[in-house]
Amino acid sequence: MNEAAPGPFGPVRPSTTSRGELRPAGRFRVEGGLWAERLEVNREVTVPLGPERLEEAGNLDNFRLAAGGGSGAYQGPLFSDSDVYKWLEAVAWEQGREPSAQLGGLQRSMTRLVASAQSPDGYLDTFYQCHPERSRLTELTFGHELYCAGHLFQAAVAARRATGDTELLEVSGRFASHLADVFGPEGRQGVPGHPEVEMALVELYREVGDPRFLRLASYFVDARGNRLLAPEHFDSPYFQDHLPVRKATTPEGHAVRALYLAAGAADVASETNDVDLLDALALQWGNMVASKTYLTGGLGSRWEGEAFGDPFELPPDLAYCETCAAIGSVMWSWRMLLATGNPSYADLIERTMLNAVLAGVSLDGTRFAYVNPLQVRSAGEQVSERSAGYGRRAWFGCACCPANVMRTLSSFEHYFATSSPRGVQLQQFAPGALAAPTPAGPVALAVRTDYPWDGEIEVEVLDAPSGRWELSIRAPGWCDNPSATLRDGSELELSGGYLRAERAWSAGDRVGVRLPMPPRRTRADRRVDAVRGCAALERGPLVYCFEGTDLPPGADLDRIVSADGPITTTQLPWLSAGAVGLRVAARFPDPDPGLYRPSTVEPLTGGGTEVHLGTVPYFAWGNRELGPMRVWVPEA
Ligand code: FUB
Ligand code: ZN
Repeated sequence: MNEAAPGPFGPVRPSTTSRGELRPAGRFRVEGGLWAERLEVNREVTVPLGPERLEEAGNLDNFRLAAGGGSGAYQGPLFSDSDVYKWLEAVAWEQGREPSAQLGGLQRSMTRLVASAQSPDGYLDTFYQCHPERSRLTELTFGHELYCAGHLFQAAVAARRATGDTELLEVSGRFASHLADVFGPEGRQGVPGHPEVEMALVELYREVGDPRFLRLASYFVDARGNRLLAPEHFDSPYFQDHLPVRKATTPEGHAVRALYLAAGAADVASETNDVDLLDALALQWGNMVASKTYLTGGLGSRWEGEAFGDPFELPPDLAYCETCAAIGSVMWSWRMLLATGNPSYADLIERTMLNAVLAGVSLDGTRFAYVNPLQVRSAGEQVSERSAGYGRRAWFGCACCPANVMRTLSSFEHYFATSSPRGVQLQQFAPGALAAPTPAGPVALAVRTDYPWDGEIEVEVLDAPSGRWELSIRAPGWCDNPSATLRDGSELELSGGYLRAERAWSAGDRVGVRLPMPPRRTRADRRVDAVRGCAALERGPLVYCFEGTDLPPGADLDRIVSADGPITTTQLPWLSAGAVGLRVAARFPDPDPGLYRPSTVEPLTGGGTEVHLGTVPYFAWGNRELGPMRVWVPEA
């Protein structure tokens, strides 16, 4: 076992020999503003809810049963174990942020429970252990054993990195060894129906150094796409099993599966220095951003198969946009950022975290969204318990998203900064501090800002190694004219998507970054049929939406015909101190124009009743009175 001490390492820690332009710079301590509020609610409210909800749903009883100490029958979907592991991962990162006796006690008892259920041969999956009539590690299409194993391994790595605790890591090592004995070119040919174990095996390899785990991850990535999975309920594309990862040009099929696979493949590419694989992933990522990504960063247009749609198939109201898919996108983008240094990946992380992921949990931290459409109609379509028309919910029969949000927020501070032999790169912005062990020596930075409500950011060097090194600050893709100035008046250079300055920095040096964020209207590519002729409001990295609760009596959000004219800003104290809302004049038809009319008749966008409406950041929708919501509105 690798004896590295617990350190400032997050969910991804490339080996020193791996390919990669950047390395994680360690945890950025968020100390104020929006992110501090969201992380605090996650720590104080959401994560502590986990054990209670997992107990109620039967996930923990499944482990008691598998350990031989419980009674009753297995409960929940066959991948229920994964929710326990995601919670354990969340609590590990929280313990790394600041140890809590209460969380620590819950963590220890749940860890022991998990360990007690492991079979002597290393196998661990309570569904199959509670169903001895079912065949283990063979029902790969929907069995989810490898998916659950992956979440176990990630929780174990988190516990080791954040707190030094190795109990789950030992459990994981035994299970991964068992998997390595079973699968592979010389063993059982097969791939997981739901990817996840690939990135987890790579991370386990990085933590404990056993090359069999990296080999197994590489095998799973390379074997996929050869129709090894017997189609069940869905055809091969749903499982990304119709085309080898290296040959695919765009993510397809079930969105979470596709994104977890891509993240795992990026880990394999980085760890094995596989440039071809990395290039294929970059192509897929580029095509996803160019034609399959919602304005919020949400992914997956179709309810059917929880899947990606065709290029430009991005209906706002029928969007699925599972919270887990947004999280998968962040995981993939982070790995691509590390591998390539291209700040576009950090741009997507920012957009996705601030819009799609944050929308996945209520502001009070107690309720969760599974699907995240960009429009909810007045009738509030409710086709399933997941429907956004119900608003966020306490838990779900299939509860993959809630604990996924928990672990993502608990580890998010690790996604803020990177380092390279040249220096340090600040990728995300919040008030706080970074102490980064860079190749040049330790660098400490303080960041002061009201971002994302305001685009002024001050970066102060608190500690710097002697000699020259480069400080780089991501220039967000949404910003038209980013700039940064040193106190002596010299400007940082804008190149390759970063504002940079290479110099002999000293403690006390300060950079003033300006990211002007006037409110703006955004249009989609004309090929996005569903929102052609519409515009959305954005400011900085935030997407805004209209909510029915802000409408005057009698006005119907479904019937808005335009929202043109100047956009002004306003304060939203119910959301957060300093939170900025947008206001705009909207028009409603007067009289009703009828469903169809001759093309020679002017569209009814200019007339009608004008109403001044407030809009709120998309992530905060549905936190006041539940009702209709929409991001896109027609333009006159
Ligand atoms: O199959 C496990 C999880 O359940 C998937 O990632 C989600 O999309 C949901 O189907
Ligand atoms: Zn989910």
